[in-house]
Amino acid sequence: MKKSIYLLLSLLGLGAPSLQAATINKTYCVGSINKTLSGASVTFWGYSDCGGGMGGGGMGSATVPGPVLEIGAGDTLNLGLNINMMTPQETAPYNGHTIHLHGADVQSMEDGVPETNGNAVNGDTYTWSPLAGHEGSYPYHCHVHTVKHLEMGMYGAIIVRPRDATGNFLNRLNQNTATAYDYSQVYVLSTVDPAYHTAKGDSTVFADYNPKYFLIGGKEGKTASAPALTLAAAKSKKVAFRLIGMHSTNSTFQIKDSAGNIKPFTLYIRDGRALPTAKVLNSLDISPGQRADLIVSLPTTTGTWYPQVTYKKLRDNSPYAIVYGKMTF
Ligand SMILES: [Cu+2]
Repeated sequence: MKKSIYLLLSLLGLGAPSLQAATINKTYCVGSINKTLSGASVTFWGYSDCGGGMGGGGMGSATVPGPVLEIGAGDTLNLGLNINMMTPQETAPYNGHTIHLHGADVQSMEDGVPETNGNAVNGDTYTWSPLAGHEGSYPYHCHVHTVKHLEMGMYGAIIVRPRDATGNFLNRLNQNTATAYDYSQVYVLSTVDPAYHTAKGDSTVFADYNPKYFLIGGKEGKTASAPALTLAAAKSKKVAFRLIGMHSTNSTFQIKDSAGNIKPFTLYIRDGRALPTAKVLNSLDISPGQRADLIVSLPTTTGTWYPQVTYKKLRDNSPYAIVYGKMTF
């Protein structure tokens, strides 16, 4: 249906999206991994891209966050969860896993929320065809006993990108030429309360969240000299940041130079929708589930800047910790 609308709009010359849309078939598996955070070992559950799964394209290794998935506006994504590779998991009624495409316009059958009709927890395929105009950053995450499974690391990023007329990805946030960039980085924000990792079922532990570790891209970056993520860029270029809130606290994103001076950036897309007017900002709050796609212009001289996230308590916004990224140019 959608394709025929695009075709009609294209024939009418109404700026319809590319007809070179792709069908992307992916299969994810679930696995266990251990991370050492501030010297402590914490067990996580994560997704992996396991291709055809057992007997297919290999098993893959689970990561936290899971694989970054890039798709085009107008594409069709068929994201499967392999029924044979779904451990570890909890016992009933919290058994199984799903993939919820957070913020995606899908029918409830494709939503990965087991409490709603037709969402199997024992292997399923989730289909999404993002429309033109819905470019931006989205998370996927498990929606079984979400308070536990999200905390365990069952999340990752889906980046919806614009394609050109021949089907190649454009290095822009969307079809707006003002959103062109030279580099991009995905910042998946997350927090870790280790007590949640060992608690089971309806434990009262889940009634109170006390995060101990704070991550960008699954890594601690507790100081500017030991950043979570680094980017080697070039002066005078543009860098896109894709912020995805999978944390369970408040947070604020900023970019500073080594002297602590704030560097403004331009916000173009919030939660998968272009702003009516781009906003130049010195800081941006990202709450759980929120996303932002923004661009910063690097200066004409070489240097080092530190994109950083301050994690804050939900109760009173007092800071827990700053997690640093790093850009050299
Ligand atoms: Cu799960």
